[in-house]
Amino acid sequence: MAAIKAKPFAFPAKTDELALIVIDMQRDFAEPGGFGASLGNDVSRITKIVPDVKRLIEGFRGAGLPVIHTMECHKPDLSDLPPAKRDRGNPVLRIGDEGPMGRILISGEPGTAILSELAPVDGEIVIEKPGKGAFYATELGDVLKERGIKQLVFAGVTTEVCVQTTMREANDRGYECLLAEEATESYFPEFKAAAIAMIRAQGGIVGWTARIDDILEGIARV
Ligand code: TIU
Repeated sequence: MAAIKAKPFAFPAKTDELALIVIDMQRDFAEPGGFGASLGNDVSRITKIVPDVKRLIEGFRGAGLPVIHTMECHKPDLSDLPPAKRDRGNPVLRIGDEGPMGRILISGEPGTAILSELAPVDGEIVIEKPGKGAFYATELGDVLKERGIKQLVFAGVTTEVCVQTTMREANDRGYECLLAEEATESYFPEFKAAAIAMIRAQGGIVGWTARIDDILEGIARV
């Protein structure tokens, strides 16, 4: 075991139980013309964290630890898209509509792909998920059990939506969860700050948070 410097206290990292999960670093959330922009968001906030996410991914790869990627997306026939999700609000383009990067948030479309700088390499697990949480209607729970993974370091977007939802799902399933502070972002800086604060409040009610340097230093010792 190697303790990673974290808040609200050190994270007890275990050699053979730890993986990185990178949530939804997709073009649809980071580039103009995608899903995030269709909702009226400034997507440039997301691209700014790409070098930090890359540094974290490369640290895990270098330490021989698993890297898991998720993608929020739906089947081309929309059979896994609840009308309540598609019809919400007044976006410029809805999920499934044709946009400048192909159909919005549809599996296999160019805009749904993970950003090329952060693309999975051979052997890494990629989970396609129809919800905000990565455990809902996916194979993620089975994949983690098969590999004996019980601790998850989180990166990705957006902090208070898909990252926090997945952390909460994982926490309820008994996983120890650590959020990498500079490797996550929101369209709303105040929501990122609030999510980080609420995750680690009350003695780590949802989990831990830590700086990337401290995570990388810790995993070099696990
Ligand atoms: N809109 C927003 O903040 N996020 C999402 O819709 N999905 C994810 O967070 N991946």
